[in-house]
Amino acid sequence: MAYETLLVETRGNVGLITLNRPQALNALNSTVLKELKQAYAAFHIDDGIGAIVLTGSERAFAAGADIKEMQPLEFAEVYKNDFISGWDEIAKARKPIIAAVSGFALGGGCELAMLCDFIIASETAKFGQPEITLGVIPGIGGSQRLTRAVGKAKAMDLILTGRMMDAAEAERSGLVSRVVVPERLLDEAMEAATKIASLSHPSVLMAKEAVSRAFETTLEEGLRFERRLFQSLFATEDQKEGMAAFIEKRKPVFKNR
Ligand code: CO8
Repeated sequence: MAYETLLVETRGNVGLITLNRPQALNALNSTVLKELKQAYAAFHIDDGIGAIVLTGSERAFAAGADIKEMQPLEFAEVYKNDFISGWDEIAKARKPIIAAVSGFALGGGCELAMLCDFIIASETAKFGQPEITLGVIPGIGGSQRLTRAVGKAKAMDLILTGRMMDAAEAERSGLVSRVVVPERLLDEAMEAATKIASLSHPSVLMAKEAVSRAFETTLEEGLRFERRLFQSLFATEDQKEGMAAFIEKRKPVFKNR
């Protein structure tokens, strides 16, 4: 399938999506959203794909929602059309998605990275929620996911001032899982995704579901949910294989069932 704003390819068991609007620093417009949904959906029905990497260019992961597309919009139409609600679908993706971030990840770009399961950043990455400088606020989860990731003080600082934070500060704050030199960014993300894709897919999906639940529920409910998922994995062939392989000192051969 040909995309206008993305480059989409398969590398082994990993789906790689590259945002590709260099003239606008990968600003996220309605075509990007439509195409991202299509690319995600295609990878999700492909049994050969065990994980996805989402990246941008060296200069920008994404510099936010497309300001030129948004500027003329009026309240009545954004409200009636529930403008930007479509991005929620991306948060519901079931297969693990790693964001590999270089350069600017601002506004909707920072939020898109946070919709992924974890972020690996290049030393050049810059994160921020500058919407306040445009007379608006974050719209696809910035005020909620950033606050959960970095805590109230840092989230308020970033969202109220619109300032950017560099990769080192983002790692210290818990927003990103690793920071690497720019040349290593894609390899690091691909290696992590390849490792995930080599594991038993049911346990990977359940691990993602269990961690994600921590953001939605009480500790007691989350623990019960985790325990039920843990128990259910004993119904899989892969649990028998994984544990037998450990005892027999060999590599497991998972069948994803
Ligand atoms: N939208 C549209 N075009 C953009 C955007 C953007 N967000 N960011 C950059 N561009 C364009 C510029 O207009 C410019 O185009 P042109 O050459 O035609 O003038 C080109 O990209 C290059 O940009 P600059 O010349 O500005 O490059 P600099 O290196 O000087 O500056 C910056 C880079 C600092 C990233 C600067 O471009 C900038 O501040 N961009 C805007 C950042 C921003 O405010 N982002 C938040 C947008 S609002 C938002 O995201 C709302 C979130 C809720 C909805 C989410 C839905 C996805």
